[in-house]
Amino acid sequence: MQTLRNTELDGQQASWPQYMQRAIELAASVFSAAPNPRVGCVIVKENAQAGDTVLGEGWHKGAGLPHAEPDAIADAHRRATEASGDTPATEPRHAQAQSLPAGSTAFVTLEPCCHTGRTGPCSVALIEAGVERVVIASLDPNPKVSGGGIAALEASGIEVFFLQDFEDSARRLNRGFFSRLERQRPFVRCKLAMSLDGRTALANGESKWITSEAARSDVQRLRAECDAIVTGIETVLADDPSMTLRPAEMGLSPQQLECNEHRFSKPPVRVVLDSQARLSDSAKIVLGNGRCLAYRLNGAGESATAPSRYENRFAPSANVSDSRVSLPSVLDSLASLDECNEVLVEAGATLSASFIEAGLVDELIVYIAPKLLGRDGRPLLNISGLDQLSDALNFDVDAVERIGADIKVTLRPR
Ligand code: AOF
Ligand code: ZN
Repeated sequence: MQTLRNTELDGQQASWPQYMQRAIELAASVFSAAPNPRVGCVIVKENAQAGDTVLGEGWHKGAGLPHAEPDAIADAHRRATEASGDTPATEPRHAQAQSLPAGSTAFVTLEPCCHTGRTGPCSVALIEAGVERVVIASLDPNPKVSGGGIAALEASGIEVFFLQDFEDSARRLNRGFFSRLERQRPFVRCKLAMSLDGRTALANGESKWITSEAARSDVQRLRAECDAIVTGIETVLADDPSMTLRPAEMGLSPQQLECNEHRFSKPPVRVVLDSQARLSDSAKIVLGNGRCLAYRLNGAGESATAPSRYENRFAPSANVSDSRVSLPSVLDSLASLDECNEVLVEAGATLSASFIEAGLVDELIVYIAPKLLGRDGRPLLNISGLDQLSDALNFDVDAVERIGADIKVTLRPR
């Protein structure tokens, strides 16, 4: 495999960044393909004289559905059939593996796989379709692949190139997938909303709604990107949130809705950290569509035999003097048992602070509403024990956006 920087691309290769960029955009057209990575593929017939032709485009929409490469090969076949005026094939897109014109190049955001999982190996699909060159932007960390896809392609005489300048964007597309496979834990995002003076509610707890409808619709998109929404029992008892995914509130185009059908059919699992087994069967979080999980402290409520509408999980405590479940062990089990790539923490000031203080948050998202709630309002986070400025928790700002009337700040712990 040859590794190339953009500045090293010459002649025919000069247009490669444009195709890889397109493959990344295609991959990003789904909110999540979990537990699988989001992958895009563009197949091009390069021709210096006559100009390039994009033969086909594809992307992965979710586990069990075609991977990006067979999806693009099928698209190429469909376009070729349409252009030739023949009757279009009636088989579903993914069932076809047809030959491509000689000299075709496939741009794929992730190393093509070489294993048979829910679908067949993409390296074989590319070899059989007759591509001459494969250009990738990231390696597959899955131990079943991890270099094997590249080796299989090269063994059949296909040239493989790695576009190094796209690696960051290709990995960012799948930061949860990489996190689960490389660190054995999900990528954790923590979402908070506050007033200009850092309050989340009035002293009496009234908080509906601090942020605008646009910000709440944006939160729905955050939910669509995650595989588990984690909250605490205190929030459930106080607010009775549903924590559901509501596509209708996301302001999506008909194409985006269609493209994410698979995602929406399998909503994120709702997780309640409920150390002392206080969750009731009638809580809205339990009743919504899809799975609800409650984590209890080992032993808590274990004697209760009544079947419940949610699944019970037991976890150890953080330490002997703590009566709350250990957050790393919850994250471990969400990665290993549920194959969660991304977790969204939507919790109150105490649980959110615990995740942050434990160094378990990879990204913090704070919506700031332009209103003042006064000094008696509730604080954003219950963080204590900061006696000196040097004890402050520091973040880097990744992005600042206006969302309706509010401001959204995306931060990374330093
Ligand atoms: C690719 N192209 O579009 C994707 C790949 O069990 P399966 O068949 O769904 O395979 C899942 C694994 O395949 C996943 O963990 C990752 O290693 C790879 N994903 N590979 O060539 C794709 N989504
Ligand atoms: Zn594959």
